[in-house]
Amino acid sequence: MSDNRFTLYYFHGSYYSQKALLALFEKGCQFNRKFINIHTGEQKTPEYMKMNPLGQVPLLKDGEEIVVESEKIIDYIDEEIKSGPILVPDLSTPVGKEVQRLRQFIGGIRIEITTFGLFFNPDLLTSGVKVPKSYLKHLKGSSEKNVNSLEEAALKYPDLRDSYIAKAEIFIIFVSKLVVQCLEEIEQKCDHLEECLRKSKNTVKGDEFWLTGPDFNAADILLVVFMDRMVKLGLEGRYFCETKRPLLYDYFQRIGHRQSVQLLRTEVKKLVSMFIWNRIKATVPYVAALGLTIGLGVWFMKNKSAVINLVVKK
Ligand SMILES: N[C@@H](CCC(=O)N[C@@H](CS)C(=O)NCC(=O)O)C(=O)O
Repeated sequence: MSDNRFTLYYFHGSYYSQKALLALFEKGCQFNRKFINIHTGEQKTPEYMKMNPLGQVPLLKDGEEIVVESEKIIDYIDEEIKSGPILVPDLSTPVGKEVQRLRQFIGGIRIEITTFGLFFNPDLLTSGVKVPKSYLKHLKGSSEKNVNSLEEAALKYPDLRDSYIAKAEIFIIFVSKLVVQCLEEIEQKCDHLEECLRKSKNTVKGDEFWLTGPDFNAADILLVVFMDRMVKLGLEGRYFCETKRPLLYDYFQRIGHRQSVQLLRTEVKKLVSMFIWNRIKATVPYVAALGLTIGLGVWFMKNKSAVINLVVKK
């Protein structure tokens, strides 16, 4: 690990990690990366839970300072790194107030229920879930394992008991009714965001306008990560296409040219290769065992008479 000032503990597929990553990329800041595989439970090790008792990513380390919660990480990065755009404009200004309002507004989207609700109820999707079936199966299985391992950990580490129990409780059954409600809420949120973009467009000369005006800021970070998630779930047709909310659609096309967003998307893609790699690793012992069995079989067939003679002689 190089001696950069900041270390980000994150998981590529994590919505909240993506916000922190995008903020760091916007600032053009070099940072150490510590990948925490939340699918294999690395966020629940006592070492990690000591840094963040909620056992969640992202986590930013700056020397002895530990910052958790993606929004606080964005604030911290903006405060500490003076390069790049101002992500959190002064709260005493109208734009500062608007950014704060929009961060809360977009932050209020119930993304976990929407994401996992759709994973578990794919029939609710309008344009088909883009998550591989094998991954869905894996998710269901790992949820059960997660609850069991969290309960075991709660018994084993009494000082962290409450934190472990609280984590187990989030594996609720995502009932369709609640998911439908969340999907409806997102329609309303998108209407409002389209309206914000209209206002922003009207106040900015030229085509480069973001959510609150000419400057890209923390509100845009949330919007980008949210829109990327909707695309991952196959919901872009429902929420932003050329004919429905054209300004959000146009925003999504333009945002892809931004370097920070390209870096983020490259990072997120690593999740797919990681998943494939893990599957390969998991199958290696079976392939090796099969290879060995076939090899032995072939050898036996070739040396059958010699082996039989040897056994008979004995
Ligand atoms: N409010 C937190 C939420 C963080 C969060 O929910 N992280 C998820 C990944 S997106 C996580 O670490 N899940 C693993 C777990 O809870 O065991 C933030 O904004 O950072």
